[in-house]
Amino acid sequence: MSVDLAVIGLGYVGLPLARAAIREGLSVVGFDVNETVVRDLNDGRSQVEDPTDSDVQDMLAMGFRATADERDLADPEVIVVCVPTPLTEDAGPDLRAVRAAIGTVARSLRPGMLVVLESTTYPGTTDEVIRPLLEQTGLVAGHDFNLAFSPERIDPGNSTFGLHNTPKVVGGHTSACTDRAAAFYEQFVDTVVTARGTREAETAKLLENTYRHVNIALVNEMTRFCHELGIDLWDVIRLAATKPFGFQPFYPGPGVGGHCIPIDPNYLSHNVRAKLGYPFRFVELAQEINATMPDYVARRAQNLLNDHDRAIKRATVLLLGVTYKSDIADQRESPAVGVARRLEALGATVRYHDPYVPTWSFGDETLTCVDDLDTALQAAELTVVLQAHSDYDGEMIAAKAIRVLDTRGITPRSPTVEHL
Ligand code: SAJ
Repeated sequence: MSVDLAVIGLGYVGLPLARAAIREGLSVVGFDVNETVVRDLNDGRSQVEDPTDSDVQDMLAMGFRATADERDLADPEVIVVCVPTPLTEDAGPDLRAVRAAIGTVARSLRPGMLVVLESTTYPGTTDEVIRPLLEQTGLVAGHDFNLAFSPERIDPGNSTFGLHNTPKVVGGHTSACTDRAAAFYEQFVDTVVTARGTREAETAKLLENTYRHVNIALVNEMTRFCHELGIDLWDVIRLAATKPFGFQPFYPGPGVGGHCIPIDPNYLSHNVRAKLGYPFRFVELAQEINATMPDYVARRAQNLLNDHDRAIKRATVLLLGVTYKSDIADQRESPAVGVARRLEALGATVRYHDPYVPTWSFGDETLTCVDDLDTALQAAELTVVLQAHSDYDGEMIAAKAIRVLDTRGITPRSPTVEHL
């Protein structure tokens, strides 16, 4: 029995895609190499924040099944690959998961199929890596099967924009491939935008996130000299943001975490340097600035205590917010780890609070979230605000804490409160 769609990789990108397709009446099978993920999904439990357990149960009721056995892929009409593309040790693209997934696709490849890669990757991957692997079957892309790239734009925790109302870019190996991929997504995405080809679609995603990476680095670098010049950068950004065109505000922070922004731009810079032999300087500089923010925050903490005649050595420092961004539980690449490690290296005793994180590990330490924020604020020589969780009341923090270094600008300035 064939299915309309097989989704390879059932994480925060693959599952929303499977959900959207099954809600449109498509028959969908999900494949993942992680047997625990597969078992949980078939038991009605989601491993990601969206879809929820209840969404997964609804999907199962509409015929969705997950499998770790590629023989269950059931001759799909369309296969979409949504597996992770992390960085290697030398900050290069790690395509091992993509290559493994494409191997699975190749073993199921039949004439007439559409294969789409959604995993974020460097320009040329679809044409230079995926296509040859698939054509080893003897089938030819653009002739025997359709091949396209469509960047994922899933934003975890974003309750406004989801798969259906975020314009979907698709770029095919041929124009027929593009049209086929566009028709597939148009079934459940309001707006589909066709690219000239796979490279343009691959690069669009990298531009989107490099744009953020570079602009965050801009304000992170500005925050250093504005502090020394006695300029309130937060007020500067507030003022600039009143310009109704040509400006988008970004804010300084303790560093750039997550699975996109610190990772994706490296796919571009690594590719440019590897293929052309020269650096993509904006990205490399932005990477350097953003990556040194945790160290900068630790030094500002030390200086703040010093300014109050306190040593950081043996000082209790309370971190507020250890996730990578506010109001979600995701800790991937969170800058809090770097801040905590540096504070400990300076001799501080680190404690933390985060409403989304009951226990937290950094280095070889595992801490438990302080159970009473009010008491912890009054006990710590220094409180460092790292994430602007909505649960946090800036006024209360400033009132209760002995002194505050606020990297997110949520507390009112005072003689005991300093902003990054
Ligand atoms: N950050 C700052 N200052 C800022 C904005 C972000 O320090 O002005 C930090 C955050 O604290 C976080 C990191 O950068 O540690 C990344 O933040 P993000 O807002 O870019 O959130 P992400 O990593 O979840 O990025 C995703 C991306 N979505 C996709 O790739 C599909 C990005 O393109 C979205 O623009 C972003 O969500 C979003 O707008 O929420």
